[in-house]
Amino acid sequence: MTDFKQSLAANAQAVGEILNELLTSGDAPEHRLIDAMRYTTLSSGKRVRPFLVTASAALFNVAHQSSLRAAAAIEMMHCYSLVHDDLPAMDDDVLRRGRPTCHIKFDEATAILAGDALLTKAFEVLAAPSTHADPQVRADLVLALARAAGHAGMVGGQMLDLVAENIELDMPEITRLQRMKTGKLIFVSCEAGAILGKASADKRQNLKHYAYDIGLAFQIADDLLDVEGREEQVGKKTGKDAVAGKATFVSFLGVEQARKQATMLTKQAIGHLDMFGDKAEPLRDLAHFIVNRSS
Ligand code: GRG
Repeated sequence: MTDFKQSLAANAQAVGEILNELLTSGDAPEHRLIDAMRYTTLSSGKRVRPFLVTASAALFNVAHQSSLRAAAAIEMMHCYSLVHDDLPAMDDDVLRRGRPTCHIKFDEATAILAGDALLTKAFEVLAAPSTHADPQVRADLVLALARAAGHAGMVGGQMLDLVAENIELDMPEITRLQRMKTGKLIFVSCEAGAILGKASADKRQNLKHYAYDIGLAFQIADDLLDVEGREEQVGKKTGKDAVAGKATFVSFLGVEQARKQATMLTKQAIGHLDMFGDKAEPLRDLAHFIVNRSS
């Protein structure tokens, strides 16, 4: 795990460097927007999704520059979702990644605009020729991210989450919600690697199953941290799901059963990687990291 944590940190640094290059602040009057985008993206997130992009792309020997740019684009999309999720109209949070949220540091209007600009910048990065020489690959990346992030994915999942505050969800419905809200972006992180590498259909299929299993395991771990984690360690407010009366894997299954479910999903996810041999070791390590993390 020490080696894994080192490669996670090295990848996070490489993605941070690309983000830094892509989001240069100047002295134009609107620089406050770029400042807010930089504040949001250049903070100390775990960079799980970027790691999934580069580790999946490495299965297919994709050039590092291509996978890092796709990783940076997906991290921008993720950061936009965090900024908007923290707004008063949504979760109304003041702490994220151990720092004041974007609207607290800047203001609400700037946070909305920074989220919007990160969302669009993600597509600009994917569509740029420097991400991949083949325009079909670039178009496929854009299509995959749009599908994962939009109404049938992350944003739709967020809507379901809001609606679910007033209705009782059963286990299949909670699973569907989480697959959309969190799972789709995790899925597209792996899928981006496969698209860049022009992977065969069976390899894509196996990566997809891996991604959906770790996506659910990731969400269960998130629910467990909300119940058991300490705010200083997690870097965001905890205990919120219970206060909001949200149906989560933990509220439905209980702590012990939820933990067992996450372990089972991790094993199942790793099983989908057999065909990739040793090259998939970083993805196996990541699956373990996701369920054992403390932030
Ligand atoms: C589009 C407004 C909007 C929301 C989309 C993803 C999402 C819905 C909201 C984010 C809030 C949230 C706490 C979701 C649950 C799981 C999750 C995505 C946690 C944060 O991801 P990590 O743990 O965070 O990878 P870091 O900070 O490490 O990148």
